[in-house]
Amino acid sequence: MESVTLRDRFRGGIVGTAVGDALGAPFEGRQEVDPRRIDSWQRSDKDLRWTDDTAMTVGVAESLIASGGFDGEDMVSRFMAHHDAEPWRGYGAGPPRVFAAIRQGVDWREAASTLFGGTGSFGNGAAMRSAPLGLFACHDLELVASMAWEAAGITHAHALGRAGAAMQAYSTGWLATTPSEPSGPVRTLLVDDLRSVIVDPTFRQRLDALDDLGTESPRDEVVATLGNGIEAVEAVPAAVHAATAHPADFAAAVRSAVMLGGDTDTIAAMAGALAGALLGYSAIPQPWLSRLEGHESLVTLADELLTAAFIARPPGGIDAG
Ligand code: R7I
Ligand code: MG
Ligand code: MG
Repeated sequence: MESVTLRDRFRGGIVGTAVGDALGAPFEGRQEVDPRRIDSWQRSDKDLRWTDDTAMTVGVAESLIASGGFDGEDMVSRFMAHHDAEPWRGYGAGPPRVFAAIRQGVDWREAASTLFGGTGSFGNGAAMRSAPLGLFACHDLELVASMAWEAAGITHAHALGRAGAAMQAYSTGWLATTPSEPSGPVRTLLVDDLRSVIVDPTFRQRLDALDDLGTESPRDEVVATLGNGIEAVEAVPAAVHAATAHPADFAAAVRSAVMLGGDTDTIAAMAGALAGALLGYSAIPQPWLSRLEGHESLVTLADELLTAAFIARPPGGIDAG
């Protein structure tokens, strides 16, 4: 009984990112989480304003639409335009330094590898913006992983920053092409397939930990096992946990992501993308949609991304449902 269309899933992945980002934003960086405060914020009627996670996701989607595929020079110019227009969105330290270097004449292919003493960033900033890549190329999940690895390198040259982006993008594309009522346990099926594209040994350990962790595990055990920090190797597995612990309930997935504490906007943005790709935009609670900053333009962007995906991949390659 498959009823969630690909259009609904594209919208769910993009709008789900923004909803998760905005619901998590007030709690970013806090280790002590108060469920009453989280619930009262989720039930309030205040505007849901998103952060850099969504601004960069919009940049990735716009670039894929305009270029018909991955074009690093175009993508970084869109990141820079968004950052110039709204530098107050809460960006990590690294990306603005990459943008400044490019502006001073450093090649965009080289700029990110100069950060953090020459290792490049292992932050979650490339992973958090990766949903559009997973949606755009969902007909070919190996392509998703390799495009996400390349696109991450614009700002995150470190292997862990790149692997996080590959894992998040692949998971988004995988969920967008999985029946919304899957025949087996989503967590196990997804992690099994991730093992075919994630080769980094540190990430592979986290995949094993994620697989061993029960979907019902208490919050403290999840945080002790996976972490909840700004590093991609913590935030991405945490987001996959939250989404796959609640494979039939968008609101519960996002709530449990925020409840993990730590990098709450980013973990919830990624969990929102994953839950939205599986369950569709129609699974996002209406009160959150009506509070969401830029709601209509995000829906339009998702629809344009779907059209671009069809143009890049002739009919028959993906099924619009
Ligand atoms: O990854 P990035 O874009 O940050 C994203 C986060 C999300 O939580 C957003 O919501 C926003 O708040 O920022 O930014 P980076 O600066 O590349 O990485 C984030 C942080 O991780 C850095 O500022 C460092 O504190 C840390 N970090 C590193 N520390 C030491 N050595 C990242 N890479 C390294 C490293 O190689
Ligand atoms: Mg943010
Ligand atoms: Mg964050």
